[in-house]
Amino acid sequence: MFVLSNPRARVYKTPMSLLVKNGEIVTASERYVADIFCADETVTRIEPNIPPPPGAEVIDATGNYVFPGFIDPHVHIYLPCMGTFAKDTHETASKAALVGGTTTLIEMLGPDRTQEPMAGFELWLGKAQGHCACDFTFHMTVSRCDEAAEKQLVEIVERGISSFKIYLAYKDAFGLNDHELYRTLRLARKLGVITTAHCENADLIQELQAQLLAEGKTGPEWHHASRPPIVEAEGVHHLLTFAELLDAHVYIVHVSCEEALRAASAGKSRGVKVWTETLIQYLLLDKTCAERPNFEGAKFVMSPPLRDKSNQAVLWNGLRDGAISTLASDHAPFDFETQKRMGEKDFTKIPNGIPSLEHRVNAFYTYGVKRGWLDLHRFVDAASTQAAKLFGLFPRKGTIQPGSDADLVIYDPDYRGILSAETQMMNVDYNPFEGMAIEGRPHVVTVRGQVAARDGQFVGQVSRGRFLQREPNHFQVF
Ligand code: DUC
Ligand code: ZN
Ligand code: ZN
Repeated sequence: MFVLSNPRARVYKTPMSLLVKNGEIVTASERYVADIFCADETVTRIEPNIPPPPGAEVIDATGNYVFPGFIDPHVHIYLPCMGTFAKDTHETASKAALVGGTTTLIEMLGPDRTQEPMAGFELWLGKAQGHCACDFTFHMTVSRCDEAAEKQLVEIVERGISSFKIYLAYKDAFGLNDHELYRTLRLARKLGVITTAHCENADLIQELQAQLLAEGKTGPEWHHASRPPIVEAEGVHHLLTFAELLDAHVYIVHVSCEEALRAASAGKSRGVKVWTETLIQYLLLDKTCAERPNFEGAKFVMSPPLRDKSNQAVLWNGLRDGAISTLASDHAPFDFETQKRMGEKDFTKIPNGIPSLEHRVNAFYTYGVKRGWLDLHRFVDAASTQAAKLFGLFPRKGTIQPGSDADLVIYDPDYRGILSAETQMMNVDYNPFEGMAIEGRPHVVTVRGQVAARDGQFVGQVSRGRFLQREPNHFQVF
């Protein structure tokens, strides 16, 4: 409901309170049936049989799970890339996120080497603030590290950013050289900031790309040959050498294969403070997608690339046993017809990325929980709680307990549907999971106590999302 207080502005009235009745609450560690009462944007009571107070909005969750709002710890929304821009805006991306059960986004804030870090921070914050329907924060990309950049990074941390992002790939645009890598991790250690890292050896990729193109291998089916698993594993090992030396906390984004996971686990077992993330794409798609004829494969060009199918069981097992902490989307939507086609004559010019933000949770539930790879607790942990703990949002986000933000996903396990570009909210002309069946989806999704999505429709308020300021030194990992 909204009231018009002046002709230009819609002022939305949030219900004073929300009561969710009879749902089965599932967190990373608990499972029980109870009512949840929310007031002033937070959960205030969890008990059986709470009588509805006057004026409260009541939702009957009988037969549904109630999960904490899911957190996507790795998305790209405002993304300048290879002379074009990723297609979603904060409005379209956050609507897609909410319909799919994701209530918090951690976006890669990515100035390139020519931009000042503070100008980048202001630019990305300005793009999101007032235009995002769910809560959000950023990993601050360090694409240059000298004395001037370091001073600005200190200020950015003071303004509420407690994680950095670095690229070992994409050397001329975002990638750091080893001197800068050393400085960045040294600064992160000093400030109590965790550093997320894209690990692939940039020079090896450049050599392999040049060799393939010289041999006339120009189609998208050659993309994965230019970035083989050992190139990713080398990146992981390289990063961990620096992290070990500097005693820095690091988080490896988008681990795609057994070789890279093994390098990360080797680091962990020698005491390096390292955590890993994988993506829904790597669990459900494989390199044969990028080999589809008539340039269709371009829809599946991302980096690190989709791998041999044999890696999928390794990644599922890693998620189950905790070797992999989190599941992300690395959402990066580029239209097939107008943007992916930029690389028709040269696969290195295909904008890298796959749209996956909207369907991460439902696909993870269907193919992870329903197929027996994960139990419900580990599902919630990997898709929400671990990200909250690693990135300084717990217990405000990532769980359901008195005092937590009332971000709730009332999940209907009986829903059956098919994923398709025709019905998606993401602003892109294809769906990488086209035709895939899902079992279960959010019935109702709330953002700090306000209903934002219902049965596949966005019903919230576009400007509701809040910038989540985070404190450093909050590595709550259990
Ligand atoms: N990889 C992608 O596929 N897209 C965005 C950035 C990245 O590292
Ligand atoms: Zn990346
Ligand atoms: Zn990414």
